[in-house]
Amino acid sequence: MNGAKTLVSTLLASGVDTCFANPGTSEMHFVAALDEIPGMKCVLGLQENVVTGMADGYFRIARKPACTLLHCGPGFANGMANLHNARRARSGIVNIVGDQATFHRPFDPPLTSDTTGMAQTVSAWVRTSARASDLGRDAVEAVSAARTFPGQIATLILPADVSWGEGGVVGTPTVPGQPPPIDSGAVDGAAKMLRDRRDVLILLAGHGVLAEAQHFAWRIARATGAKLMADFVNPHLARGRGRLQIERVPYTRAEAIEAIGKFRHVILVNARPPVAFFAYPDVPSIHYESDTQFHVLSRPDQDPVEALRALATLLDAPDAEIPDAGPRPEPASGVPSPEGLAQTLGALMPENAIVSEESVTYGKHFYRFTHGAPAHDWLHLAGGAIGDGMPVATGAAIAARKQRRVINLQADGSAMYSLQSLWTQAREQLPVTTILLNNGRYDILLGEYKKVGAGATPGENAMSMLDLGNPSLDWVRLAEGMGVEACRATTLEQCADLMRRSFSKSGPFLIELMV
Ligand SMILES: Cc1ncc(C[n+]2csc(CCOP(=O)(O)OP(=O)(O)O)c2C)c(N)n1
Repeated sequence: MNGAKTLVSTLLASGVDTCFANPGTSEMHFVAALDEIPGMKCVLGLQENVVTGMADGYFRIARKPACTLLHCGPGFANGMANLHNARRARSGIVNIVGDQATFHRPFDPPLTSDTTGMAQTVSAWVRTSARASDLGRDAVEAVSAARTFPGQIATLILPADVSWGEGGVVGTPTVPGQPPPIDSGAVDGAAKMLRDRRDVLILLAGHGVLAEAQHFAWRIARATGAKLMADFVNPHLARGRGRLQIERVPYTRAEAIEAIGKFRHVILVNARPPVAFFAYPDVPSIHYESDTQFHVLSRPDQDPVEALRALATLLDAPDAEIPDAGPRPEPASGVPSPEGLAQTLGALMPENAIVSEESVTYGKHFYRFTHGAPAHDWLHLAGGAIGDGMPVATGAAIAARKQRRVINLQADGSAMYSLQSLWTQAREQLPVTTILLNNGRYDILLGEYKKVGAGATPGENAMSMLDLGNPSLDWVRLAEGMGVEACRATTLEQCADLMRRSFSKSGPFLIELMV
């Protein structure tokens, strides 16, 4: 058996059955093996950052890794921003990167580059397979690394001659390892503090904001009076009816200090002490008071459900129903506003939806108005590298096997980084509704310009780098050009009508909301 077939067979045996791909010459044996060995769902992305972003979105919903197929160092480099986001989201991905044949590399042909060096910057595990007979073992180890709780990026580099070489042996899958055990001393310490003090915040992140952990966290909060909050960045948060009406630590320092500054003690559940996204002259980096004391209940690589369950048990915290979210909001009307859009979304969102949010400045109030919506999952941009909202939505829809409506709340500037995702949505006929927030500018950067002290208002030259007009982007035509039905809305009534229309369809739809 050649290396490529060995690799595909081993991936399938290990439960990796979805491949997001953008191939080249060095991957042609792998591409052929996808025909010869049935069982792999193959999804083409028209740019590698779409490919890697889809793999991230897939993991966040499927909770198991997909593989990517990328072409040499430059193909990997194109996908790196969303691999950075995936690493920050702690998503598990197996990257298969084809490369020059071992005997050809010394001739330094044009696509030769330091693939390993690039891979190391975002991967927890990197290996170049040396021969076809090693591939089965290497693939098993790659999958095992990607599955390390909660998820990691593993990159397997595949020289073309290893792919076509004979002598492959299909690897035997291993049982996924368990996360490191929780620390009973940390549980004891947290219990003592919660019994003794009234100024305690429990800060949840990672799997700590998923439904099972929320139940234990709520029991603890009910029994002790502690306040619960979620990190600002949450790759995957369970929201809506039956879930906690939890708020995030705000983005700005002033708001963050107002929200959490009053708590002398903060118990960290897979979270880290909150810090600013960026530094500003004469402003501290930390988003808490300097005398705040942090106590780690569980680290990001530990299971927060186990930690919270142990804490609830030790505190003898009785079972408690999560409070009702109150009436469902009504759709809003009139001129679009962040609050009005959030309200409309809360009113119309279908049961069990997935929201991929990259709304940047427009999304500030989305949480407040969507607590009363049916249960849903909310996926955030985890690493701050814009351009993952659309691919994450696409990968999430594949993971949900088209059974769940995906709503992509998408700022226009960020959308332009990976808009090819729309083509994949059309080709795969995915139930994704994109609400494209067209404000025609990099709005957030206008605020940042002032905040960093660059000046009061940008001049003509500076403004030309923050404004997206001249020419304006026409999102209806861009979407239609890639096979996605699209319509423009200038009022919230129109937006609501289009949302209803899109939710009744089985394929993708884009609403260009002029904001
Ligand atoms: C990969 C990457 N490139 C550039 C940036 C810098 N950046 C942050 S926000 C932003 C513009 C966002 O504009 P848009 O998506 O339209 O959202 P708005 O600010 O208008 O709400 C840019 C360019 C980034 N964060 N990541």
